[in-house]
Amino acid sequence: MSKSLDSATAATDSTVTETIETIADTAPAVRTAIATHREQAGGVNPSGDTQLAADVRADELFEQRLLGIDGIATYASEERDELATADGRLHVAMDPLDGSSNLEPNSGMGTIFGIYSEQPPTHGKYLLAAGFVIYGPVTSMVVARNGRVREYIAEEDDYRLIDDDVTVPGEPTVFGFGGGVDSWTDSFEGFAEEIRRELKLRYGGAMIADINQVLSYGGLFSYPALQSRPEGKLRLQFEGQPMAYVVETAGGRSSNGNGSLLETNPDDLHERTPLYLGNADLIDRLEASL
Ligand code: AHM
Ligand code: MG
Repeated sequence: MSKSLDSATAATDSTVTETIETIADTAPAVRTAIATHREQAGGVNPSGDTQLAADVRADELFEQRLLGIDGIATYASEERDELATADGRLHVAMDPLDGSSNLEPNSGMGTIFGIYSEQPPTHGKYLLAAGFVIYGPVTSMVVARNGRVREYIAEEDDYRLIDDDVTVPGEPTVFGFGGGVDSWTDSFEGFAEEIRRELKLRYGGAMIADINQVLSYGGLFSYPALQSRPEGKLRLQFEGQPMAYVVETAGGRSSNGNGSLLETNPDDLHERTPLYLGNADLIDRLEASL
């Protein structure tokens, strides 16, 4: 490798590292915002979801801190129409507070991030790293990078590595499917009926926690295409591609019903997608039954 290519790679690597560390360092402030910003914000996000003050606060915190990193060029999020820009070469796309409808019942919520080498909306092949934070009984962080998935938990002052090589367990145990049964397509309902007899239902209303169950126990998570909404609910750039990157790096598969979520090219920053993630053989079966 030439010297200039070498130093460009080193600069990219160090920006990715700094971005992941900044997200980890911002997580305690987001966790606090979940307690202090419980009211509605009075607006809707670009997907039409009612925003809570905590959604807006989490978005502000990440924007401020991530755009402060030298190598970051844009910050995109589910909570804002347009990209926020700075000087730099890499791009971050986030769902700052995933599962915020769980705020009222005090159930799991999280943060999803993808670090891209091309400006969103963009193809999944431009992901350099992705991961998520869970604000659960403890704060944990899962990071996929350089072909490996690692899991950390937050302690008083720092994060501790608890799994150096997260892989989807071979024997699946759990499933969670979003949307009401009446809103599913007939083909998905038929598949769900089979799965219901094989696996145990675990659905918590926050994909970060539900997908972490798949990483822990094996299985399948889906927010499928609905009869009234064939495009599904979840957003490709902020939720679909980053979570697909984690699950695929951990040895599982992702799909939009026709193939990997990492093989699709969004036209719109806030584009939605049907989403299916989990053990590879279950995703194969799902695609065959749709
Ligand atoms: P959000 O980003 O506005 O919180 O929406 C995404 C969440 C996912 O985490 C979760 O899987 C899904 O929406 C739950 O939707 P539902 O309430 O329809 O079950
Ligand atoms: Mg979300």
